[in-house]
Amino acid sequence: MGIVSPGFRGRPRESGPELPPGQYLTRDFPVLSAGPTPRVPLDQWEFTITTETGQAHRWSWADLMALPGDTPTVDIHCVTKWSKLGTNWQGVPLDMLMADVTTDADYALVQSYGGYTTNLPLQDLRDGQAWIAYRFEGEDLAPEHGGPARLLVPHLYFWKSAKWVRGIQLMLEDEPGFWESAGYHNYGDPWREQRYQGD
Ligand SMILES: Nc1nc2c(c(=O)[nH]1)N[C@H]1C(S)=C(S)[C@@H](COP(=O)(O)O)O[C@H]1N2
Ligand SMILES: [Mo]
Repeated sequence: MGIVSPGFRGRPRESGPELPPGQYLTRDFPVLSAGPTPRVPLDQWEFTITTETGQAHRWSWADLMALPGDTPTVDIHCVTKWSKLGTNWQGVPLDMLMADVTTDADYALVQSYGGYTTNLPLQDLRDGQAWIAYRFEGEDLAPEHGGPARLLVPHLYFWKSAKWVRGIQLMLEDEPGFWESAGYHNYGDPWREQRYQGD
């Protein structure tokens, strides 16, 4: 027999049109955290969007749960080169949380319990591109993966998907977050392989 394409044996795809350049597929779900896992009791949990004028919009855990959740199926791409395709989440679209927020801001700094931050254009949180996610593959989001809730913004490298999310500061001027200050790309589009500053 001649050459058999890997796909014919039903093996996991190792590269293909679904994978951004330089990425490989993984079936596990690696944990990547820059520090210890913060534990926030649900009755103390809060999520706050603060505008450039200082106006704060707050949601308790009960408020978040009362909103209709979406169930996006998305591919995720870590800058350390692993990707997972077709992951299933449940979360509230940022569009819903932004609906009553009046702002002229073009930038967002996402803030986590524990101190992690990451920045992105506000536009990238809109139009069905981002969620506050609290379930993964039918289970409550595990603490090590960002539970009770994390940002999910899968069209950018996964470091932008802040775990243990606590708020978003809207800003007129861009401000680099944790990895962005440490030499990672300011925007982080996996399809343009924007891993580091200058890519
Ligand atoms: N708060 C917080 N969020 C974070 C991180 C972190 O260290 N702290 N790491 C980021 C990075 S680099 C990646 S790849 C993903 C990893 O998510 P996972 O641990 O669920 O795989 O979370 C991102 N969000
Ligand atoms: Mo990462």
